[in-house]
Amino acid sequence: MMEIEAIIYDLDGVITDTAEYHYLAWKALADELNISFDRSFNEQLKGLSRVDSLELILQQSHQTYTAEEKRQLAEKKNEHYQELIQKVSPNDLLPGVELFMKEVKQAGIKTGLASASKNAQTVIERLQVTNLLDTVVDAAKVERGKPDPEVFVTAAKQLGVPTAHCVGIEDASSGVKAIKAAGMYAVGIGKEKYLAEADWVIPDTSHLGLNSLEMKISEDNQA
Ligand code: B16
Ligand code: MG
Repeated sequence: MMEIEAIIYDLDGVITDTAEYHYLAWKALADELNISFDRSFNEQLKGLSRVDSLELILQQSHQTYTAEEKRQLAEKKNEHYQELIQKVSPNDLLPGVELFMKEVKQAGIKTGLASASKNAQTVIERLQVTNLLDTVVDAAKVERGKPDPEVFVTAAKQLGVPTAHCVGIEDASSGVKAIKAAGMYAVGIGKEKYLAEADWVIPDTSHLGLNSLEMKISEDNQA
């Protein structure tokens, strides 16, 4: 039976819905460039780094962009995104998440943040959950983005916990892949069709609970 020693959270789409702000900022940029972009396309971008997201969007265009133009476009999206996240407050915590994070802390389980976002520190400060996280991986120091496991493996290392004793929580398909590649137990939040590789899929964060998680893990063990 796997004993949970650490829980490692993704940020966007798990702790808060900045995914919506990323969507709005990319949508504005795509509109400006006359590139079609909708919420379904945006699903693929969740969890991907800023440059990887931009590359996917620009692939939809017939035009070619120089490296300098791409840098400027990524910067423009980020400036818009940073404006949007000024509004983030503890009211933006997703349902049940703070309660779950507190439950986990009280159980003596270590916690970490494995976000691909270079704005993660700002967001968790605005949400006032910094004290519920024992470690935060600096996305700027991670070389390979999700689906590579690097960001989750780094968080586990920083916590001093073997990855086999970690649970990762993600809303994105690329993130679930990263958790599985790290050798962790994966909880997926969202639609089964995007998150089929997760060990446990729940429709939204209000379903998070330490007891249900432990029960699911023990069920999986018996299966
Ligand atoms: P930034 P996560 C990811 O955060 C987002 O899901 C993804 O949409 C975004 O492109 C990426 O962060 C980079 O964010 O532009 O702020 O560096 O889900 O890994 O917490
Ligand atoms: Mg996410």
